[in-house]
Amino acid sequence: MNGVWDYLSKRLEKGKLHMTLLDPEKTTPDRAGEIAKIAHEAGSCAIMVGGSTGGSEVLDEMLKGIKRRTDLPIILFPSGASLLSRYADAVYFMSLLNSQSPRYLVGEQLKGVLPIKKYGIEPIPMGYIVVEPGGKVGEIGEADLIPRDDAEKATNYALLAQYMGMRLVYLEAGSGAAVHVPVEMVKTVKENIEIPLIVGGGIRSPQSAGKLAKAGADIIVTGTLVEGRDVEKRLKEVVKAIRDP
Ligand code: 1GP
Repeated sequence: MNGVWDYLSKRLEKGKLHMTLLDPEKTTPDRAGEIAKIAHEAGSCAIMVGGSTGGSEVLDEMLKGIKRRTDLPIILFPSGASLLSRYADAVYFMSLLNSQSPRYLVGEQLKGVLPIKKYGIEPIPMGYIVVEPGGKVGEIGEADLIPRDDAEKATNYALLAQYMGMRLVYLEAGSGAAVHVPVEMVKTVKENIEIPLIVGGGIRSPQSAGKLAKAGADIIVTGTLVEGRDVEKRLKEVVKAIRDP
């Protein structure tokens, strides 16, 4: 798909969105295709693909598997420049703003610019902020984690993203986190920014998704949810809770 950002902006004007995250290390290409089809039918607006590890061949096969089953846009959510693929429609061109390492602020991004240009993937600038507990991405990304009770710090980072011209802000608690980003933090951040807010990590129930959407999340991301059972039923419930919080 061309014009992924335009597509997202138009859908955001109409309401809150859900995205499904798939990890190439945990899902075969066929299963990824199946889940993507289910996600499309359940009302997800895009398939995000990303993980902390993995190589480009595994990634290519997975994206082909997804494209065979759905025409939802595929947005890469890469932990580094090695996770780019010509089969993606867009890539979150993201900086882990609270990382203590230049590698995750601009280093991997710099390595990624040429492949992105060469493959013709649409970059969508996004400020990525990792909140406690943070999980693997917090560790690998050397994040100075935002304390769960420090909504002000999260807001400052979110404003930094906005003022730097990023199109989106993503508050991340870490994949599989025992607790999602606090509702109060989402509310405070949303009250202070004008760009759309993505929230992900540890969201497993429609209740949590609904609360976070109501607090101000514009886009809710779930990944671990689709690795379990009853994917169709659970995704439908989550999407419904987000649309009608
Ligand atoms: C991780 O925010 C995403 O980067 C999704 O997290 O796997 O916990 O849904 P979960």
